[in-house]
Amino acid sequence: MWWEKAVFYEIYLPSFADSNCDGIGDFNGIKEKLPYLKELGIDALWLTPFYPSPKVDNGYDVADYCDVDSQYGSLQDLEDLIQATKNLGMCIIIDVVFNHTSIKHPWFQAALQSVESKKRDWYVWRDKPNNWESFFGGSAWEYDEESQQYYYHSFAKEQADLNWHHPAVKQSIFQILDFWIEKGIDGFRFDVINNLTVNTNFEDNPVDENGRQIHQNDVNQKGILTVLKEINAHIKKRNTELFTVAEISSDDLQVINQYVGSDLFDTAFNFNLGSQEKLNLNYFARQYKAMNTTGKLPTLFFNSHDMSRSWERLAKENRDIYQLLIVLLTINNGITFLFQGEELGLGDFVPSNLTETRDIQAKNKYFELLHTEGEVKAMAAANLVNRDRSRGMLPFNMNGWIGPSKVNESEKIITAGYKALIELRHKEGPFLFS
Ligand SMILES: [Ca+2]
Ligand SMILES: [Ca+2]
Repeated sequence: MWWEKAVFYEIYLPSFADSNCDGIGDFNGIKEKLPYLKELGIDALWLTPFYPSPKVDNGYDVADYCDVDSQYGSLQDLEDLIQATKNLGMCIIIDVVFNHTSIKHPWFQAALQSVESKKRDWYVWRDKPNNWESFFGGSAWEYDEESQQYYYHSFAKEQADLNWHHPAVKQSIFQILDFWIEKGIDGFRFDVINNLTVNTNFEDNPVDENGRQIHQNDVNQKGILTVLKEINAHIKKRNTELFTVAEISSDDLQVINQYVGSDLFDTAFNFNLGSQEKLNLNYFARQYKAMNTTGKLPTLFFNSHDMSRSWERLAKENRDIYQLLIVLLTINNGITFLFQGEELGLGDFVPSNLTETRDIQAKNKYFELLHTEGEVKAMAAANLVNRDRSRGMLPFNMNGWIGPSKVNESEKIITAGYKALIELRHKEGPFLFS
């Protein structure tokens, strides 16, 4: 398959390339950068969500699955981008967020109308909440005064979880997949897909000895593989070449690999490798070995839109170590995923005050500590969990909706390293060590 040896490039749309100088990256900006990406050796692009959205969670709260947010351009602009990408011999995959919709989505708005609404059971409602916690903190249940019931949200309260036990939900999602397949995309990245179903006994989750909740009844549920197989079968029936990659919220290789297989996802993100806080060579060697003995094709990445950039986090601004990371990413067995700007050796964007902070997770941390710790310490703690660190504007842009990523004085040498190693991978690799 075309994706087995591919190098993917993740584009976080608002920060990537801005064609009309309004400070927000857009489809035409990406189109202008296609020759640059081709020259780098990129085989496929992954676009993060571009759908109409209130942006409570930066676009992962979708209000319409079959349209684009006008700040990124028009649907026609996206279609032109898909065509231009293909013309250069590259592929393009899109992010799909099917665990939840925005509460502004017409489906949820219809569900809110009355308990009799046909869309009511497309979401998860209860007369009384249980102890389940949201992955963004606090209760996972939000009260609706009108109907005196609670709806379930595994993330923000503005992101209502879909009820995947309802057959009409599945059929509607299949139609959305078809819509994008007909637009010519080459595959899908499935957001938090192991959260899709919950235990319908709605038993309380257990709590560990430190008082932290164990998510026993709301992720990785029995029976989830059945629906995920149906989704993959639907896609492959359209075209066996379409690629599927799952985001599984776990850094346990065994959990991740449950979701990969010939009738499941083609691969999943290996957070056991990609999201490590430290470069521990023994640990990395064990992970590579384990990934190469499971018979499942892994993903290789050290960066994404959710964490500090590897230039700071793993390489500690040391160019030699950074170049070692490029080797680990490109020559080994697995599908390589780069994140925008890592080929330039970019460092983190670190806001100096609250007004420069966009990420809801960092803002929450700031306000949690402000009164007890004071402004400076609260800001420092917020920056440690700030997902915006990797989301700074790329240096292609004059201004931005967010501050700039830190540029690297060794940029040219680093880019040359990526190019040479990607070329080697295409010619001779990737290599399977056993
Ligand atoms: Ca723009
Ligand atoms: Ca769910």
